[in-house]
Amino acid sequence: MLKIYGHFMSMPTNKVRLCVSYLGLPHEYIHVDLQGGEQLKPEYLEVNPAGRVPAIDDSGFKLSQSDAINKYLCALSGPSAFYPQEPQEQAIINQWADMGSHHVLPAMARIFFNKIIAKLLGQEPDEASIKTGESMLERDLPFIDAQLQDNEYLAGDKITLADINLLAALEPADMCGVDLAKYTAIAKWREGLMKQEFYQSVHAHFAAEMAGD
Ligand SMILES: N[C@@H](CCC(=O)N[C@@H](CS)C(=O)NCC(=O)O)C(=O)O
Repeated sequence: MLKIYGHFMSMPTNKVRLCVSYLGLPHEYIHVDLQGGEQLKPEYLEVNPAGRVPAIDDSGFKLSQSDAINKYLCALSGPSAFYPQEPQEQAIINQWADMGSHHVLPAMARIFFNKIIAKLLGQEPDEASIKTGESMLERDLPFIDAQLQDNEYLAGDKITLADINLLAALEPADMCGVDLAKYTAIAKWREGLMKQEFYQSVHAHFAAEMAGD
């Protein structure tokens, strides 16, 4: 059985959970207590020697890094419009997926860490880092919004892995007071995805996980 290790406050974990949910692959989700340092205990280092989430253990095959994991999950699931094998179609999806993973997620992570996580850890928020994160979003979101004005999804008219990456990267927006309403196409795209079963079924678990059940 495919095991997915993660934490509900981790955007890369959320990326993997949304992907596995969309693909409908049977799996077991295992919460790793990052605050308690479980990621650095020998049992977890067996799964991911880098001591981070997410990671997977697929009947002994161990893998970390959310983007590598998601591409593995797509390969397990088989070729589809979500992640096709045709080189140029796949390359365009990778391009937009990387935009989510390497630009939007790090920008949002600065804001999320300093506005939410720092308080939980009893640390002072770094206001300069928040501002940098906001500037990073202001640089890239208009460009992404323009793409979604012309296309239903990031890579065209079908949902792909690229949409999952951006959806996960934008997840903390409401909690962090990042107003996405001015990006009308992004807001509409996001609202549509958040209504879908694959998203709802991941989020159905969040309240219980946050309560530690
Ligand atoms: N590039 C990695 C990032 C993984 C990562 O930084 N995970 C964080 C949580 S979001 C973590 O496990 N932190 C625990 C630690 O550093 O001890 C990915 O996409 O999977």
